Amino acid sequence: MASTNVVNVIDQIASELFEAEKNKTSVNKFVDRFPELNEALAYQVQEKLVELKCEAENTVKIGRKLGLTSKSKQEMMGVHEPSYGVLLESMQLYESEKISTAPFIHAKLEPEIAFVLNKEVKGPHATVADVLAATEYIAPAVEVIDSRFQGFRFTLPDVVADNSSSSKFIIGDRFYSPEKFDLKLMGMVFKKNGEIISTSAGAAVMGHPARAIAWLANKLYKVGQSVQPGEVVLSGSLSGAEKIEPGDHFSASFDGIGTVEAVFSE
Ligand code: 0L1
Ligand code: MG
Repeated sequence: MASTNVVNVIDQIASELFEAEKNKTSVNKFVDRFPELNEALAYQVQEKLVELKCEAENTVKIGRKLGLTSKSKQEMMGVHEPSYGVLLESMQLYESEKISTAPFIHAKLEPEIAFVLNKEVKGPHATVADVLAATEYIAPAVEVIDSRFQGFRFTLPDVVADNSSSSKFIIGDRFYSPEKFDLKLMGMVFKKNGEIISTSAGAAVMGHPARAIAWLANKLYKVGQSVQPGEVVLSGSLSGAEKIEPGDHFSASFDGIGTVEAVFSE
């Protein structure tokens, strides 16, 4: 059973992150104030934060996201492994709507591949093949990330506690069986206001986008969980995150599975 002190730390950090998002005020990383904040404790904070959000927004969990899945992103953020976060129904937006930037602190956009599962994926030895066999559909997606930390400055435990910088996401409206595609070779073109800002391929995500979901299943196994049928999982970004300004129009086009767009207003 967790000691009172540990419970207090979990509640304190979760509540500060919850308030930071609500009030659009960024906070300093917590590891300096709470040296006991390691990765395992941070996932407990994440759980508490998600509980607070579900209650406040009257929403439910619908899946997970992977974060920090590319070597370049890990190096940029000074961390050594990926992270995961929880996706809530209230985070899902649609291509047809203009997205207000008003609720964000300093949001950025990432092109990702969404996996919709129809079977459980369970660790400790889940593989790319297991994930593909459990995937009903894939679809193009973009994730809006918005760290609650000043200047996106955090350690791995900090970002884990902050639900891996999750904010919103959009999934394109066409879904494909993964069978027909070699996801590691799937090309991607990311555009902002009509200009190409990056090009990439699925392999940018841990060598194969499905490897990120296998990593998730193996990580969840350690806390007695698995990836569940019906869950939506965002693979992690195929390229660097791009700052969002009001008026921006983004598109992410993936070879064979089409384009997803996101338009932002004040
Ligand atoms: O989805 C992501 O890769 C973001 C994870 C956290 C890192 C960041 O905030 O840039
Ligand atoms: Mg992401």
